[in-house]
Amino acid sequence: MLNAQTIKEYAYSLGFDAARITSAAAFPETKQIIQERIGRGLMDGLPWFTAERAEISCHPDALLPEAQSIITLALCYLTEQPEAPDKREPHGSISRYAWGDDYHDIIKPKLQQFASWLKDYARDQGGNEVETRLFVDTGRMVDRAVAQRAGLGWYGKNTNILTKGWGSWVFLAEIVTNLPLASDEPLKASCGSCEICLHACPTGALPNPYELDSRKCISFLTIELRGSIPVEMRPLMGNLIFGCDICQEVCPVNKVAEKRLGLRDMQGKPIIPLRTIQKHSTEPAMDRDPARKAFQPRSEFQARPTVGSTPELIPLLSLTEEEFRERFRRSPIKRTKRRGFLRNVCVALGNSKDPQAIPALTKALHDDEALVRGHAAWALGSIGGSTARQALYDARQTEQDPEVLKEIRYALSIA
Ligand code: B12
Ligand code: SF4
Ligand code: SF4
Repeated sequence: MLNAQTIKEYAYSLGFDAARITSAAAFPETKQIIQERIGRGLMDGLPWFTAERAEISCHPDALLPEAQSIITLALCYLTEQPEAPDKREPHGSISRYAWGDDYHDIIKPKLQQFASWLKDYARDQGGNEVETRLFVDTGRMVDRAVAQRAGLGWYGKNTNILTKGWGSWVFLAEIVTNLPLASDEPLKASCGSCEICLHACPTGALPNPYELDSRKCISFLTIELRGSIPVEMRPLMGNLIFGCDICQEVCPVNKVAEKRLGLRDMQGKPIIPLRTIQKHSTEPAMDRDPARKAFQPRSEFQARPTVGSTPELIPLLSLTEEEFRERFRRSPIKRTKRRGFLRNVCVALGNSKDPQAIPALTKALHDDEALVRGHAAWALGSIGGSTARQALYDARQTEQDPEVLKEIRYALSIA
């Protein structure tokens, strides 16, 4: 059997922050939970997330027939918060994972390099031909269930995997292989009696511990949802325009990780863990992985000047298709396309109630995309006042799209 420690050390040398190994045995409980959640509609809106997909993703041998082991990897994406935005202008908020480059593009080449090293290493040790399948997020693999079984981290009640040392601020990835490798044990850590995240979620998307209702999750509404955002959800979304970190930001385990790494908040002050952590049963010890003596925030995940973490909202409304593509090239934000992103910006502007946004929203009422026009109408209705109402009356005269007309009528009823 190949030396598992040598394999983990290679993972650290590639820049992964934690590496663990589990067998490629099936995940029957995970499959049951996923199928039950699909049945209850909790995964609605993700049409690709089917019972058939769960069947495959919970059986590693369906992905690699000779599968014996899974190497599970975590890469921390914590970086410094950029400066606080100018409070006089309405600004949005982008979730941390999207401040910098797209993590899929960063992690995939590392996995490919890892697989090729693994083949060489096994050959040098006189082993058989090595087969691998590589996964990061988009593949048919249950990233979090693998990480939990391998002891990379434990399930938080917000459903994210919490790691020792980096909290849940990690991306997960896996290498499934036909190599027999020594497995690690699951961790004994748990959230204990803490339920802070469940109460912090603004939309009630965490109805029970370890259970997420995707339909209510702002991450789903701002990134995955292609169409109109349900009207009742919009006021709950605040200024979040891409993803949501609220249930992670409030997590005491994450606060400890941020403090340990010496990160500062938007006011430039060191991050202090919540008082509750003092008596919290699961305060994590530092990860003992030998190769990571000091954490260096990765420049790839640092907020870019062109994207930032809290961009001013009004200028975003005038982005053309080409400018959108240019600005968000290599960023996760390109996933929403311009129309989805501007839809989110309209909702955030509506929630800002700031009359400064009225001229830009009035212009957006005539955008080429019906989705943007409809949400601009809602935002104007939400800000209210005579100028906003007049813009809505004018648009009602010329608008042809029945969905947008419905939005305008609704906006006039609340303006
Ligand atoms: C679909 C998806 C989403 C969807 C739906 C999420 C959902 N309902 O699971 C949406 C778009 C909403 C989403 C949002 C986010 N996502 Co996402 N997403 C995924 C994806 C592709 C599949 C997740 C999945 O299988 N869900 C099915 C559900 C049933 O699985 P589960 O939540 O893990 O359920 C387990 C627990 O409930 C547990 N459980 C159940 N009962 C009990 C009881 C006890 C006592 C215990 C201990 C456990 C337990 O067992 C279940 C099965 O294993 C994965 C990548 C992948 N290929 O796995 C990324 C992934 C989960 N996402 C990720 C991230 C970063 C996010 C966001 C933080 C992004 C953001 N900032 O906006 C948010 C977080 C929202 C949240 N609170 O979880 C990371 C999570 C990293 C981590 N540290 O855990 C992943 C792993 C991507 C990656 N490779 O890094 N995501
Ligand atoms: S990501 Fe936001 S909306 Fe989704 S569960 Fe967490 S706090 Fe709630
Ligand atoms: S906030 Fe509390 S309950 Fe939620 S994931 Fe963190 S430790 Fe667990």
